[in-house]
Amino acid sequence: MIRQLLLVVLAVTLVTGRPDKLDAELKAAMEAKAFMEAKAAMEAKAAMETKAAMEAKAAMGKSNDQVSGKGGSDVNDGGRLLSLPEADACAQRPKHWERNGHWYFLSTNVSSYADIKSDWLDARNLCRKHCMDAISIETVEENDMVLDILEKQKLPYIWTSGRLCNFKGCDREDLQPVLINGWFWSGSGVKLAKTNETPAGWGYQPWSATGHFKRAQPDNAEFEINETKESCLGVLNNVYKDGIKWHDIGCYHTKAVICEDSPPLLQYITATNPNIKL
Ligand SMILES: [Ca+2]
Repeated sequence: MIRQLLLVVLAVTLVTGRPDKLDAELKAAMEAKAFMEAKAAMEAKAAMETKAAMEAKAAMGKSNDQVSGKGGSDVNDGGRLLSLPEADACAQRPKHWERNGHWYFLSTNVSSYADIKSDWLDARNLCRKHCMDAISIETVEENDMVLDILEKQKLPYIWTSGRLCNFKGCDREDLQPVLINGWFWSGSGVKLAKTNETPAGWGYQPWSATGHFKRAQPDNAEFEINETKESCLGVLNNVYKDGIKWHDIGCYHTKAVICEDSPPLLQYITATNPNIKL
């Protein structure tokens, strides 16, 4: 149990250790959230391995209550948690594209995932199993790569790791209004540029100028229809006759995902499996 707790602490440190990218307060909020998720996942995994199925099920329920009782987000509806990586799946992760020593894959081009569309959290977990995460698009070059993939593969849409900061710890003044200043890449922990301006150095606005209500994105449109928040960022391929553009979308919608290497998760598996080749 002590070893498991140490692993959790290591995982949380690795997953969230980007002090250069986030200011301390937001980082603390994200750490608390990641810690809750990682701890609950570890507890659930330990329970699954050591107890009978009924006991494990009860433990899962208890862990889930702990998460949802501490400001768990709308993404975690259903009691699901952020997964930890698996060593074998990391060593054998699909490698479709490489940029600067960093690998990517498209879920629908992997035979075992070809027919799978996932909601946002499951999409991240599909990637995380392989020491990757849903793609974080921090640069215009990376976005151009995504546009190229969607166009050439004729994909209607994909999930990214983009997430609206609308959970506990996000009610800070500098993140308001949240639709403009409250977006971040959950895979890398990097904050997005203001959503109502072309990001510095990009030369074009990646967010769509239109959507369901013909408003510029992000617009949280679905909330006005059925009170579901559009808390997750997907790239849509001309769904609104708008080209290949970013949209805020309800996290329950199911899509393929582009995964990219997660250095913290790769470091975590390397640290816990000394002889592994990743
Ligand atoms: Ca929208």
